Amino acid sequence: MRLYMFERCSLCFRVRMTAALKCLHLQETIVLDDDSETMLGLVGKRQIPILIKDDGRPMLESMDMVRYVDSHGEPILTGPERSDVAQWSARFAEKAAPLTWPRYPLLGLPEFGTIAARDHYVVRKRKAIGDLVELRAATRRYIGELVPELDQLNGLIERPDAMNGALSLDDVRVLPLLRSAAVVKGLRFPQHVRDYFEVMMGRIGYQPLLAV
Ligand SMILES: N[C@@H](CCC(=O)N[C@@H](CS)C(=O)NCC(=O)O)C(=O)O
Repeated sequence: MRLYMFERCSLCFRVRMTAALKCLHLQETIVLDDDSETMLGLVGKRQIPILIKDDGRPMLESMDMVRYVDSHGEPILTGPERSDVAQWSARFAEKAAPLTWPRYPLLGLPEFGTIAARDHYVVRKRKAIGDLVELRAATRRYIGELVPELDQLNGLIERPDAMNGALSLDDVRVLPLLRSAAVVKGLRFPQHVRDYFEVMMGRIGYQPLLAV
């Protein structure tokens, strides 16, 4: 299996964390942000993540990839799912973007390995959510909007090693979003969220990204 990915990408991290939880080796190829040709060549459109299965066929939906990876050997993401966690995840992803997207080009990530790749991202995101410097300058406001969401998550976490008491697809929804949010210096995770983030990241053997 080979995953075509961006380091910053939380949907890619869903697949990476599943492989890590299962101690499965996942071959990873980081795509430069301006390298649309690679994506078009593989699946006919610009989209990440792309998982190339062992039979050479591509998958395009991150949750399908997670289920596919988990189906190798004994499945582990078998715990219950909760609709309020899925709803929380959708809301959090949207509210975190004005904080996380403007920070990614500052982190020295491999998908920004050339100036052209980095500028490609900056131009695309400016069109999508606005000027990245202006968004960073509004950090206090956006952090203020994210705090109630983190407080809500704090009340949803049952155990630091499994969101719902046993590993489930909800862990795959939540942990990658926390990894992204952790790039925001000054954003404090409440106690249960912090414990969950540290325990889960330790378990899968990943260091957090830089915080700026
Ligand atoms: N439903 C898809 C969504 C994939 C998706 O939205 N990927 C984004 C990156 S996170 C993308 O490819 N955006 C196009 C781009 O970066 O140009 C999944 O869960 O895998």
